[in-house]
Amino acid sequence: MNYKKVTHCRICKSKNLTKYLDLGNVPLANNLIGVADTLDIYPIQVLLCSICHLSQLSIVVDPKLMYSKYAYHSSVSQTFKDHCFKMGETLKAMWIRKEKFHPIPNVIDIASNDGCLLKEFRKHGFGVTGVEPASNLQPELSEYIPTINDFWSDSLASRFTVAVDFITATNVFAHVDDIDDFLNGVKRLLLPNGIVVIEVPYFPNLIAGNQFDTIYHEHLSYFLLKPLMILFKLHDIPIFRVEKYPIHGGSIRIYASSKQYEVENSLYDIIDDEDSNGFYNINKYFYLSTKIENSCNKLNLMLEELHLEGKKVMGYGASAKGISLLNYAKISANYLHSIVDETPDKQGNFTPGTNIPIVDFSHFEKEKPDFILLLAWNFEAELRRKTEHIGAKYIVPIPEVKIL
Ligand code: DWN
Repeated sequence: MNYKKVTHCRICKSKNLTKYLDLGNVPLANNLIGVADTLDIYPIQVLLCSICHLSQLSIVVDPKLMYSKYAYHSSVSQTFKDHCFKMGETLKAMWIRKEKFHPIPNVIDIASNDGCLLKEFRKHGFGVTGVEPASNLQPELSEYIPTINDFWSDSLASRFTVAVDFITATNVFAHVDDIDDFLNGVKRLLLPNGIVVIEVPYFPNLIAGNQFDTIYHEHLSYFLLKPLMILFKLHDIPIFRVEKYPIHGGSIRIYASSKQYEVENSLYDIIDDEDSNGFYNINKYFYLSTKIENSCNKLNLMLEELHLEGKKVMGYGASAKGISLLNYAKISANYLHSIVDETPDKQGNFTPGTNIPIVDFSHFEKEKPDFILLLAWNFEAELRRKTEHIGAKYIVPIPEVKIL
């Protein structure tokens, strides 16, 4: 078996887990396929811990299956690169105000992907090291970033010889099963005043924005601030600052350190908001199932109508969330001609479960679609800017399918 069942909460270890969502069995979103490949499917069910309120998937698929080779390259999005550049600026300013242990600030980026964040940080004068398990994601030699090809763990951390000012982890913490081991490694390697900076999609944004397509096997945890506060306190690296960012549909960036910096009041305001909006109560979640079913039906129906009218619809962005959405909404290759994605590693493959070809950008010009379905709706502005000249109408599937 390539997965294990979750028997207790990843944070507080309680066995009091209640299932509130079942999206059926789907393939792994980033494991793209060739025409003749067969593929495995795995359940997607979400559980709520009644003690610390962490929402989590009911299974953990073997990470080696998902991340030893990884189709997703973060550098394809200019929006994300700009976000990383600004993050580097913020951390550099924090470093300037801190006691210095090294002549320049140094950072380890966990799950550094193709070096996207570290390339931006280097522009601000950081000494950089990446840790990335996917062997196909080594940054190009021309932009060399020292990168260790491995999963982050406490045992890996023990092999480093120099402690660091910052450890960054953007869009990876929700993917990790053993978050205790992860944080033990972080704590081991931070300087006494070092700061770990973690960005995760913020669960209230998922709920408010009906972003159910971001629920898939890679995302094991769906974070509210309160369970994160509990976890980091347990590890004695309390969170002292939280910031909200619009990236990837709405994320929070948390700052934590063993130095016990003063905890900012805004954290308590966010927790009050979570509480008053009912996020610590299972009743908040039971309606999701029907809402998701309605959204999927609407999308399916709209694409069926366009198909019957003889319209050509192409997708833009073979994102993991897009591939999940196509599976949840059972969109067949009849309805979607192909999906353009500018990631070379994705082109020439097919979407798992729905068998839609993934092609390069020139296909927009060749095929002249009537409609473009924005499967990476989180980058709507960027995708529209690049395709305005095609003259197609846009379909945005999330939060509710609409034509622009
Ligand atoms: O947490 C995760 C997030 C952050 O990234 C992962 N589990 C996997 C991945 O999720 P995703 O694939 O849903 O992420 P994106 O960034 O929404 O994917 C966008 C896709 O669209 C990529 O395949 C790149 C492509 N793209 C493109 O071809 N041209 C994107 C942009 C902005 C473009 O201009």
